[in-house]
Amino acid sequence: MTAPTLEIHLSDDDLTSALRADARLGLTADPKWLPPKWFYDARGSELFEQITELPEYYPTRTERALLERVVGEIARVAQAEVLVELGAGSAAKTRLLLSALTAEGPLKTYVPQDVSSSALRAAADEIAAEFPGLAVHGVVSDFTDTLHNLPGGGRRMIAFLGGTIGNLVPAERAEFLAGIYEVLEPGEQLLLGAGLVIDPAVLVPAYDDAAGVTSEFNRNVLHVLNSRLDADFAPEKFEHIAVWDAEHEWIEMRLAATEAMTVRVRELDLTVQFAAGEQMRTEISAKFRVDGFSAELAAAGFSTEQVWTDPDDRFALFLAAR
Ligand code: AVJ
Repeated sequence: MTAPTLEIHLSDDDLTSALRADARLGLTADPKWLPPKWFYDARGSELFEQITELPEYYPTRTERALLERVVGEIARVAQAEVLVELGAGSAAKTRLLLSALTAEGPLKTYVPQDVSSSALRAAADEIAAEFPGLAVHGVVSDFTDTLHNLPGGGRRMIAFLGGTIGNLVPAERAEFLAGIYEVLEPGEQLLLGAGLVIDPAVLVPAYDDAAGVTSEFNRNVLHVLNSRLDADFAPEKFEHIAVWDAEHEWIEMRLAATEAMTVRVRELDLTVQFAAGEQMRTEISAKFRVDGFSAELAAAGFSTEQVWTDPDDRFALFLAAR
């Protein structure tokens, strides 16, 4: 096997300065908010892996079963030589795609991208060991500004699985999709996994599990601020909240201050006041309708070639081409 390479476009310093900017913006806004990408330090990535095993968290297993069913078809249509996976994380579902794409023939290179270098390094090592003929080039970066660093060298398919597209608000989504379209050559493809709008009675518990893992995951962002920005948040004094916003069709995760607090963020020389009960938004996870999302793809220039959904219509895979 060839050892995987890891390209780091986000150094620790870059990460810290991006976090500083985001934290200053979000913590001084009214209402306060933080971007979800800061959940994923080593502990946050580990907590997310635990979330994917929870009985309530259906997206991961639903997408995996769907992918298992249709991956042969995807590989046949795609004929990809390079698979770029945005937000690869632990790359658990990737094995399915890689097996199918290598069975279909031309796949030579796998390019997993993630913000978490720890998750990415482990995934790249495992994949390289499992697929000895495959060149593996990990890219540590932020998926929204990765696109210009993507290697060429063959017909590409960009995969963005897991429903992470839902973390972007509509304007960011439009910009992101247009950015992908722009870097693709005619005929190259995008494979995108998206959670669908379903009954809130199923949806909300997926983001508010009985075991409290999602609560820990949500509060982990405060640990990240404490360790990276020398802040003094007391995470146990914040309560996890998940609400379905029916107007925007997204789940919103928030942290609510259980009492009035003054928090120091020393690295920013910033003092932040929380009123008792004050809520800070930490993530949106948008859910989609097949027609609505196809229209978003079309607006970015893509033609939707095929859409697959699971039997309960909870999750969809879109295959779109430039
Ligand atoms: C990794 C962004 C797909 O939105 O479902 C899981 C993150 N947040 N539980 C999602 C998450 C709360 C997850 N994504």
